[in-house]
Amino acid sequence: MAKKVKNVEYGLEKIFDGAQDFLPLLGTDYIEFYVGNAKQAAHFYKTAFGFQSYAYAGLETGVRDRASYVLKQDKIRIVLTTALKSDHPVGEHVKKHGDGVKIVALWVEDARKAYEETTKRGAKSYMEPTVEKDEHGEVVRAGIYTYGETVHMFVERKNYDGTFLPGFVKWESDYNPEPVGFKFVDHMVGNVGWNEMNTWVKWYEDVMGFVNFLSFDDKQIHTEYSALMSKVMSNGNGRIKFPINEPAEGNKKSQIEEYLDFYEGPGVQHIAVATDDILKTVSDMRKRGVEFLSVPPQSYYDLVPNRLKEFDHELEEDIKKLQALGIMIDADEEGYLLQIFTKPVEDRPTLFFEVIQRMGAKGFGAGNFKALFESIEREQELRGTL
Ligand code: TYF
Ligand code: FE
Repeated sequence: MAKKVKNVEYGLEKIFDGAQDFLPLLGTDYIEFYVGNAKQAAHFYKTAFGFQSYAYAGLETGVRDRASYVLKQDKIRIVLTTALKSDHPVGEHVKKHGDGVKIVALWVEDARKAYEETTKRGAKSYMEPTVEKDEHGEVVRAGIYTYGETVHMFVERKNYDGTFLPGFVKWESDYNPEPVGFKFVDHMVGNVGWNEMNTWVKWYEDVMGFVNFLSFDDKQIHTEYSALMSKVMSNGNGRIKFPINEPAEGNKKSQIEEYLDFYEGPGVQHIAVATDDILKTVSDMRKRGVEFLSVPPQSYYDLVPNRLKEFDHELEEDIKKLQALGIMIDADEEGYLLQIFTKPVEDRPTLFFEVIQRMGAKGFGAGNFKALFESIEREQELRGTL
């Protein structure tokens, strides 16, 4: 009898062997994007991705130099920030990188301690511990730089019960498209420069106390044309997972190199969001106009039953429905996973999203890499960047 596997919230029990975790992380707090037009971006993430209006700061709330829209879907909070003046740091960031992720904020018990522990281990400071207060209490935030111009912000909100952060007002809107079923951030991937992956692996080990629990080299990750290398870093409780990619030499241009060219440096490549009903999530997103990478060929789907049988798992979903939506299936000893990737969500071929449903599997879809990269290369071909 084939094994039935459950949808699991992917947390590693414990990956430290009794060692003290000097940087306990409770989860992802928010993801802040710097964009050219936050008002329109917010509309897109509501309409197409099913995020809900949550909070706002801008001219109407006394902020003179930028506007920020906060959106929420279950445990995920995203912030879309734009500059109101050309010489603003947010505007400079957008001029160089286009729209992209600036801040990956991490929820902590003690932001001052997180800052102290990481800076003493060599992190470059972005923002010293700062207390923000309003009638709902106080939030302490502190930030450090990671790869490129990307920042990790530590957010301590145990003494706060307001909406998002002091300085923000609740954003009530008459336009409220239904959520598509995003639950939480499963992982966020960074692209770094040639031969820089191991430097950043070591940085996450030394500065953040993360461990490298999965690696893929260019022997595993390559197609006829291009290659890349990837190492997955995880914090102690497994709630935060950051794969790091670097380009590798191939016959043609690596997708990672294409990203680095257009983002003009290292940065966040994709955000993977978890759902527990990927068929519904993806069919909703498609109806709302989200573009996904091309559906893998029939030959890919022909091999899926073997892959599941190899590990003795029973697919709960109808494979025909998965195929119709272009969802890919990978399996390992512990279970299987379902995943799909959007096209880049800006004109520059940079940031994209992944939707993932874990049915026991804790990997990243290594069995799908070939089909996935061939889909990406079809896009690169159209862009003239292969
Ligand atoms: O996060 C991952 O590792 C998977 C696979 O450029 C992946 O989602 C790896 C590299 C890449 C795109 C997807
Ligand atoms: Fe991923």
